[in-house]
Amino acid sequence: MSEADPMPTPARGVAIPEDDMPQREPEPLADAEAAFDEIEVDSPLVGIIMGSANDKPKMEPAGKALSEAGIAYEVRVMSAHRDPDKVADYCKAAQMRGLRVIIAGAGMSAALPGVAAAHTSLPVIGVPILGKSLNGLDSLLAIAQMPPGVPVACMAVDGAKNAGIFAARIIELPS
Ligand code: RP5
Repeated sequence: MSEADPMPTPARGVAIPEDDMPQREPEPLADAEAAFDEIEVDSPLVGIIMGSANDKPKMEPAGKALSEAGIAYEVRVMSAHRDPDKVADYCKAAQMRGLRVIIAGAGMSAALPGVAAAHTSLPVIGVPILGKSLNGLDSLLAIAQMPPGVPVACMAVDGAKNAGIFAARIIELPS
């Protein structure tokens, strides 16, 4: 055995006596717990959906409010007009997947919250997003003016923060 190779490689299937095994210091418990805390174990309770990846900066305050309330959420981009099947599939499966609330943000002809509400009985919170014209009135009216029987809670234009807070209040209601 050379000095560069102090530990003989055992033949396959040969047990190494415990004294010869390289010893590893046990991880201090606090470190192990901190590492565990970083693992995502919570299933999301809120689905934040939006009509375009361009809506993400406007929808981030909803996620921040949920994080502050300690509520797990997921974020998905799907357009009621461009991906109608994806929206339908997501919303139909939402309750079964354990989601309790859907927050839906969209701009312009903002059909996403209403279409989401058409495919789920979960509460849907709509966020009208300010577009390039009409000062957001287009998306505000599209989300607020839902027909009877298909309710959507409509936040203010660019009101994603309130959507997150409102979702947290729904989830924290005593059952
Ligand atoms: C809506 O159309 C989206 O929610 C977005 O606010 C708007 C414009 O979409 P992009 O052209 O930026 O993808 O469906």
